[in-house]
Amino acid sequence: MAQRPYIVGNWKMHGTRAMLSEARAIDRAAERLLKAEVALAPPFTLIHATRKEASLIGVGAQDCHPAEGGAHTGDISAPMLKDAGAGFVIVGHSERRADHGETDAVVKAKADAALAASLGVIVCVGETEEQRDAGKAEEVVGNQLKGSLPEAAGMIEKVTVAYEPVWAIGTGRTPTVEDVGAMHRSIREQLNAIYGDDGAEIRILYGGSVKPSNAAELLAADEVGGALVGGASLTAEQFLGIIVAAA
Ligand code: G2H
Repeated sequence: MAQRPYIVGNWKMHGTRAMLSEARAIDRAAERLLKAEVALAPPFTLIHATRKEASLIGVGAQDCHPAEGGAHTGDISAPMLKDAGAGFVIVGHSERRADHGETDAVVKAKADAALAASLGVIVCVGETEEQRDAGKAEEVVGNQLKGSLPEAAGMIEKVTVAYEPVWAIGTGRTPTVEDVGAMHRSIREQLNAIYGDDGAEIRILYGGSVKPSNAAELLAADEVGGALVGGASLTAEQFLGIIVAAA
């Protein structure tokens, strides 16, 4: 890994104000934060408070609506996230693709909206267990990339890809280091095909059951530029353990 690893915590639907102490503790580990670029994506309700509590780490959101505003009850737009203090947004997480029926086209529209609002964007892709068992993992992920990535002329540095095999999410199971490396090499080839030379600038994160004990080996795999961490980002102790292992 040439650049500092990018370690992003995705709190999913966890966290009330009581959990801000974890964000504060992560932010205060400033010395360790020098070795990695660290960010948290708390639920919408905690974005503003997390931004106020934590000055060193990045703060982002877990989703946005493709439109700037309008009659979309319960939704949040990218400009609203920016106004709340977010610097980036995760789009296309498999839980949103599954729970909300988000297609590649919807994910792309969200990613375009994020860039239009000057937010960074982390676009998630990943195959199911059935797709992997059928030998179709690289094809599925390749199609997701083609369909979900934003138009990014002049903004490529704001784009990150996260590879999260669906069967590894929250299960404690992870692919082998060889499988992670093979998929990340394939993603890099796709990025180069889609964006030309600019594709080389995009960081590719691995996500799915990353924890302190497996972070070092997963992050050492080919083309892995960091990690998107769910369950193990909920406590400062575990998340800092991953940051130390990654750096
Ligand atoms: C994958 C990951 C975070 P976990 O969803 O995006 O979650 O680390 O809990 O598998």
